[in-house]
Amino acid sequence: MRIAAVDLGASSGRVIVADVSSGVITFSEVARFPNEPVRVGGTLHWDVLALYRGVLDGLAAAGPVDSVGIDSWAVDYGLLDADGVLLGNPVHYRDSRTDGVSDRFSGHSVFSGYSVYEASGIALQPFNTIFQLVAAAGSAQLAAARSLLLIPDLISYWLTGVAGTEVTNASTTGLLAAGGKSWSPQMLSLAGVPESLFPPLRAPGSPAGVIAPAAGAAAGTPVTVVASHDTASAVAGVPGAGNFAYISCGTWSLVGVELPAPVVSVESYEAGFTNEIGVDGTVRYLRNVMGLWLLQECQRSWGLPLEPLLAGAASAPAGRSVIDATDPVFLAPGDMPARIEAACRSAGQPVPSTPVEMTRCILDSLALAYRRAIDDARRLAGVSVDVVHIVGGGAQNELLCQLTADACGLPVLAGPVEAGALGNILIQARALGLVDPDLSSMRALLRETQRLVLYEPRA
Ligand code: LFR
Repeated sequence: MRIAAVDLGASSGRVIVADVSSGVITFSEVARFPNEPVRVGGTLHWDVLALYRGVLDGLAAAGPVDSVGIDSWAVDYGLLDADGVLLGNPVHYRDSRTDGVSDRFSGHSVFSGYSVYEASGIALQPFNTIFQLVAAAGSAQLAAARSLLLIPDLISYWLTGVAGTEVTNASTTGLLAAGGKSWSPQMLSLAGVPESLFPPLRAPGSPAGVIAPAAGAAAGTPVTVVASHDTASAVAGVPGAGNFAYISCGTWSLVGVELPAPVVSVESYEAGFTNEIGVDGTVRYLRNVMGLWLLQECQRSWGLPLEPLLAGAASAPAGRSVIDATDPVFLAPGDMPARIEAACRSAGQPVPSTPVEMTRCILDSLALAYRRAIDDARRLAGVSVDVVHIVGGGAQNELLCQLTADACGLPVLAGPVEAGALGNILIQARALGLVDPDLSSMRALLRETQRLVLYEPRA
């Protein structure tokens, strides 16, 4: 059967078509379209209609398929009025409107930072939907809103006319009770929104409606709810077994372990670990590390391609300067080289003086941040880790994979690069009855069918 995965990323969207039958998965990208944020009146927005057009064109290019599933980055949303019409373009999670909002809760009389964490299980990151809603409080748009749809749910609603709230992505709002079974009344009251703003929760694998005639060529195709948070799909697509940690490495690096239940201890709160919901009720216990965004933003400033930078960095001196790759100072778009220089300077470290040196500094810093996150995850969750899986675009970065193995003192298995799309596809394949339904069998299928590269730690 033919399955289409729509995967919307921070810089581009793609439509991937897969054939899944008797233990074989073949797939290819049939469409890719840019995702270019637009600043309007000082606020950074997603151009969500351009994305929707890309999805429609991509589905037309895909030809007839048996099911479509949609995933994207988390936390961002569109607000709809009483007629179901979008009220303005969604705001980008890297916009500055949430600056300082989450800090207000550290000294809050009712909602301390820890009480927010304990209720939701979600680390207090500035861009969480809950803080975006606090930042939007009092706006005419929020007052007029009758429903809130996260980005993949919005695209799905436009395609099918059916509104729902997919649970893995809903967990990133910070508005679900820890464990992800229901909305948290306290967190909704903190955000100042009623539960009725959210269409019914739905789980990966359930039907999401049928594409309407207005959507053109793809009309009549069933849409299946997938793990619509891209990281949830990517972690479902980790070919792991036994005691493994994962790094979902793209614009962000999401580093952690999979658990059966959330960990909401004070230590875990202080260490910045989040408990996002994964497929089949699993918990993605992880820390957000800035990821390849650091390098992508530098490249945007320099106007330089990746390959020569990586080739140079491989022979540059190791560990000369390292920055904290989890520091929110690197979150916003803008002059990244200047921010990295400032971080090195204030830590009393040598300031990288060439793009190659800065590339090395970024990769060393990421590897160190991965090691810290994995060590903290083991300690805080009381689990062992024998192997680290790197999935996503970063799995292609040989230097980063080797530095990670070295820093962690553990073998790294890199791949698949397309773990997110594969996770999306496998959830649909399962709903269609094409694969063995348990998560470990789906992962075994990936181990058998996908190319993985082993990096052993060097002394
Ligand atoms: C990765 C990701 C992360 C989330 C960040 C913001 O694409 O979805 O998991 O923390 O983007 O949505």
